Amino acid sequence: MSDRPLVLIDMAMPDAPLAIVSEVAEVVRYDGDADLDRLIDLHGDRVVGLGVQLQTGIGKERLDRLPSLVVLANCAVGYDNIEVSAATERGVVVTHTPDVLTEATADLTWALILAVARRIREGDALARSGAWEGWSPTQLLGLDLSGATLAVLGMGRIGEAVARRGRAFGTEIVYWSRSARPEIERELDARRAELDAALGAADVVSIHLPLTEETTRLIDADRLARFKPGAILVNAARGPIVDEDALADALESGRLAGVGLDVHENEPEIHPRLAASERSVLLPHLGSATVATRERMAQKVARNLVAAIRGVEPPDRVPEKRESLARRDPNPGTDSA
Ligand code: 8YV
Repeated sequence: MSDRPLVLIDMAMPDAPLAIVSEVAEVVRYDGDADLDRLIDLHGDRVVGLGVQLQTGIGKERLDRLPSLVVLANCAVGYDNIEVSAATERGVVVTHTPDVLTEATADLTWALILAVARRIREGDALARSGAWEGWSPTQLLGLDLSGATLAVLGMGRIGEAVARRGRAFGTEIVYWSRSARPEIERELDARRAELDAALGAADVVSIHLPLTEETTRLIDADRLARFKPGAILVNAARGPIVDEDALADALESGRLAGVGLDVHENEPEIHPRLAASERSVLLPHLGSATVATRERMAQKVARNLVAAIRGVEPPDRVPEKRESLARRDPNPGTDSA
């Protein structure tokens, strides 16, 4: 390795979009957190940029070992893995990958909604089992989505894309969000409500909030008790927004008809009682997992790294501090990615 400025980038990003980073620095790919720490120990004072995935936490400890760091480019729209205030204090720019994964994540959210509402997992298992005895009028009856009410928690980019798909499926849209979205209300005939009212009205509740102090365990036993009996919960945002023990209770008691989770409280652990339930559809955090979306995310990582290292404002700097929602609104919603 030379004495050139160094950029460390997680191996799991596709190569081609990252080629431009070599114009401004030497690039080394790392494989997992232990390898990142090894490289930081060896070359920490040369590292000007880091391209990380969401399972890599970057806090004070790692930042202090990176005295030359200029930019921290997260390959995700959510950035709860990064202590943004600690980075900002040290003059490090933090960037993320908004917009390019909105449609893929909304598609996956609807895949979960449909799978849970129409009991796809149970049907697939029965069809493969050899135990299917033929068509029956009472077999695996599900929920009609046309005419159902969909509550979107967090009417940010992804929440909006999910709501648009909801209209195509004939659902009524109610939403809970920090900011009113009058144009969405007009266009999708959506209505804004307080959280408990939205939960109580919905047949399907879909979470599209960032993970913050205010949203951690937002959906706990108390909130689950406010759901309409027989409702469905889907989460493709961040696992810790839902108290999984309370969710398992609500599923086992029959209070909820089903859950669809792309994200989990303690990834990669899967809650054993949720895994044991026939009425859960569980995915390993696949929201943005399409070939083209991952290419576009890496492209954003590359452009953000290059711009910041050149001293230009990067296209996707994160807001430096999410305001404390509680201070703004006694019953806050938060806009998601
Ligand atoms: C994952 C996501 O980051 O963007 C986010 O916030 O949760 C996902 O896109 C992605 O799957 C990556 O590693």
